[in-house]
Parts: sequence; C-alpha cells; structure tokens
Amino acid sequence: MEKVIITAAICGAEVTKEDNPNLPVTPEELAEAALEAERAGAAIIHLHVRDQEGKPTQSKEVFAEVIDRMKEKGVTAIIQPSTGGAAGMSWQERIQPVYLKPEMATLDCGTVNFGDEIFVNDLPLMRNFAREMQKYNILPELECFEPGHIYNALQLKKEGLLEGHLHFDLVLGVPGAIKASIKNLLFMVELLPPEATWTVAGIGRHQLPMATHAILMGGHVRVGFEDNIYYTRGVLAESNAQLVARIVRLAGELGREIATPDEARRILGLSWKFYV
Ligand code: KMH
Ligand code: ZN
Repeated sequence: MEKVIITAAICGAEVTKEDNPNLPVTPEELAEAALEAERAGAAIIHLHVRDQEGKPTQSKEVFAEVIDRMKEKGVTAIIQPSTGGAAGMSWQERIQPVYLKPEMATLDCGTVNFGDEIFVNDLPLMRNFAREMQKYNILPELECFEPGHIYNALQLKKEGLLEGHLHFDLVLGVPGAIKASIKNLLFMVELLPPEATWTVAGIGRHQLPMATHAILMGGHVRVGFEDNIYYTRGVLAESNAQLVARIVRLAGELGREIATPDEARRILGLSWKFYV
C-alpha cells in the first residue's frame, strides 16, 4: 500500500483555548505547532488563522504572516489554508488565502448543518472557488461532510473545473452531518473515482477509530485540534504533534509507512511544482 499522508489540522475555527489551553492561535504558536507536527510525521498542515483576539479570520495578511513564520522556522510540509473559514463568513472573506497561491487549499463541497449553524457552500460558490484555484494551480482538497458532497465534486470535475489529481477529505461526525461509522466510511469511499486519493477526518472521539480504518483501507489520515481536542476520554491532548505521533506508531504497527512532505507531493501529483 501507498505510504500514509498525515494531515495536522492544528487550529480550526471553532475550538478555543478555553476548550484546550494547548490550542495554538498566535502566529508564533501556529508556526511552532506546525513544525512540531511535521517533525512528528505530518506532511500537510491544514491551516486556519485567528485575529489578535483569537477569533477566526480569513485575512490574507494574517495567513501570509503565519505562513512566512512557518517557513522561517523550517516547515517544509504542504501548507493547506482553509477556504472554509467559519460558518457565517462571506465567500469574499473565505477566499482570501487563495491569492497567496499556496500548493493546496480546501474546497468545501456542499452546504451542511454544522452544529447549530449552517455552513453554506452552494454550487456557484464552489465553481467560483474551483476556478480561482485552477487559475493559480492550487490543488483543492475536496472537503466532503456528506455523501452528496462527493457528487458535487464530481459535477465540478465534469464541468472542467477540477483538473488533474482528485484528493478528498471525508469528514465524518460533524453534529448535523453524516455520523462516523465504518459503514458510512466504506459507503463514501466507494463513491470516489478509483484513481482519487482520500483522507479521513473523524470528529471528536471518532478521530482515532476513523484514522485506524483509513490506515487499514489504504486511505490517509487527518488528526489535530480542529477536529478533536482529546488524547483519550477526558484527557486533553498536549499538542497536535502528540496526536500525529500516535498515528505514526499505529501505522507502523499496521504495516504502513509514513509519507514525508515530498513523498506526499508525489502521491498528490504536486511534484511537478519543483520543476517550474
Ligand atoms: N470551520 C468549518 C465551518 C475547511 O477548512 O475548509 C469549515 C472548515 C472547512 O473548517
Ligand atoms: Zn478546516
């Protein structure tokens, strides 16, 4: 089987330091958390940023500051800014990090209940985001919170708005969306084109079991504070790196090696970027 790409979703938009005091939010904390996660085995850093009050922002300037800080510290992982931001943000706010021309960015593939909120991603919004990413050669990670979102992504492909490799993030266990279970994971994976790659983000206590199934099934894994703040029941995680390190050990026991950032670039079809 292919090596496992581990994504560290280090911050997110919803979690606060009150939930877990170890959550990185300042540019320095985010850069340090990214470096530690990479050293532990992460090849992708899924990135949200916060303003000076710790609130979610999609400010291009803040993303630029955090990404620069990460690179200064020596982070070589693929940095994947969110274009989801937080529920309720306008599309104009959400799209800003695309204009920093990152290697990857998320592309949320449909509207979904998100706890008490609604996370709006209609097809015109998706087309607009996909078109802008296409313009800058950004590989979208196709975020699917429901099975129907996979069909939306395939619709964009049919319309010529997704070229090259398809990489999905199957998010299971968001309150209001598809539940995290093996049956649901299998069902979603079977809807994907055979040549696509996929990672799984299990929310809360589902992070570890979903990751384990993904390792066994040949998928990739996303962990981190965005999706889960606990190490085990009732015990807060100390760091994103701690959650990454557990996946590295688990994958080793189950016979899968871990992809380095450059190996992840090859698996995702990003390697050509080194030659332009
Ligand atoms: N914060 C969620 C509403 C993404 O990064 O693209 C959306 C989200 C997805 O986190
Ligand atoms: Zn996110």
